[in-house]
Amino acid sequence: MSDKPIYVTQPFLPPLEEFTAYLERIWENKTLTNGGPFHQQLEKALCEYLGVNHIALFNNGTIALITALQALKIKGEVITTPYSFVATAHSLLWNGIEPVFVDIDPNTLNLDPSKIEAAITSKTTAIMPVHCYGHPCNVEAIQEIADRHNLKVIYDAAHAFGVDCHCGSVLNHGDLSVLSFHATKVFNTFEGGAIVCPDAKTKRHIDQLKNFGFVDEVTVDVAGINGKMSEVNAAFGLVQLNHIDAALDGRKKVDTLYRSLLKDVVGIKCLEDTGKKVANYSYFPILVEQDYPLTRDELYQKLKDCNIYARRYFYPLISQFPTYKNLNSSNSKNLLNALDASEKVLCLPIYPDLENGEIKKIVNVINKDGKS
Ligand code: T4K
Repeated sequence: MSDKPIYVTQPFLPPLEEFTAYLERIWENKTLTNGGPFHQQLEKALCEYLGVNHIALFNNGTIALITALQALKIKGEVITTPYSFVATAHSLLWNGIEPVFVDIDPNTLNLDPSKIEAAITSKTTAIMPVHCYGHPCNVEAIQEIADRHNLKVIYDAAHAFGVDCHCGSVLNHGDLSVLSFHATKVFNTFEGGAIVCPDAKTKRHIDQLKNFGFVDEVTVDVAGINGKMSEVNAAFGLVQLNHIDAALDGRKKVDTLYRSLLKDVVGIKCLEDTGKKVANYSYFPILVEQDYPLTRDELYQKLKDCNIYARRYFYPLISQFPTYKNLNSSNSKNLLNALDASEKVLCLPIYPDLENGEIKKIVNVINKDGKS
């Protein structure tokens, strides 16, 4: 095993020749973007693979989140989690919406449904939960609250590619679900994203919104954005999709080995593997508890000193960033579980090509007592 750096993730790259074959076709037909043949092909292939009815591809997950909120005309206040990547809340600010942070469940690290209702006001229009690390939210409880208060539900499903809960794809829940296909994700198109839509009419509207608001060649009826995915990205997605099952299988093996090697390490807790029928092993979060000899940050540094780049996703909480910290809902007293997770969680490297020897090296560093 070489001593090369081990990053939290490495993009999954199919054989280059397979991609060049697609590039040659782009060179031949000269359609580079604006809903070309590969774009259409990828939308169809993803619907089949993911078990959803309609998908609108995007140039990244953040623009897809912003557009999903626009499509549903969400305004006022939206209830969301502080324990996520900052793009979740940014998408609300970009729409002039106030994020209202609600605490998470300490076991799943997802929005805690039992705390949502207390945060609903006359201005609340929607809930934006995140399937954190690909672990499904309690979709039934969230829908029940949304129905009772006439709220929309937009899932930030950036981590949830290919995840099934007990009733099929988790992406079929809520009004819309948004995926990210960023290089660091389970399925990537270099940069990219998508909105999963329930019906053709919604998809048509979203397709217009991502293309500047054009309804036809001469009609623009809304200030849309440029959210289109290029043909190169779509082609890469098609190549990736041919290898996705092997990639997920590779991740599963990493997950299994970590769990068996870490099970007796005092003070290290793995997040429970529950709530999903089909997982995607997109992250491997551990909780560094008080009975571990080092703090989470000391362990993070110790790994770094050994060329192992684990990440503190998600620290700081979104509610602690200067842009958000003055909101009433950012008061840490109401976000104790989120705060606790942000101080304890370390995401260990996980990707299909991570070798067993590298996993053992990582666990050895974690297992060696005390400071290095
Ligand atoms: N909602 C949620 C819940 C999200 O997690 C995200 C994105 C979004 C929304 C927004 O979706 P996008 O607009 O991004 O589609 C990364 C990603 O940039 C971001 O996409 C992701 N979440 C977030 C959780 O992580 P960083 O700052 O950690 O990335 P970076 O560049 O430090 O990469 C991590 C490691 O991955 C590197 O140390 C090495 C490796 N890497 C990375 C890239 C980009 C590679 O080997 N090759 C690469 O090309 O944010």
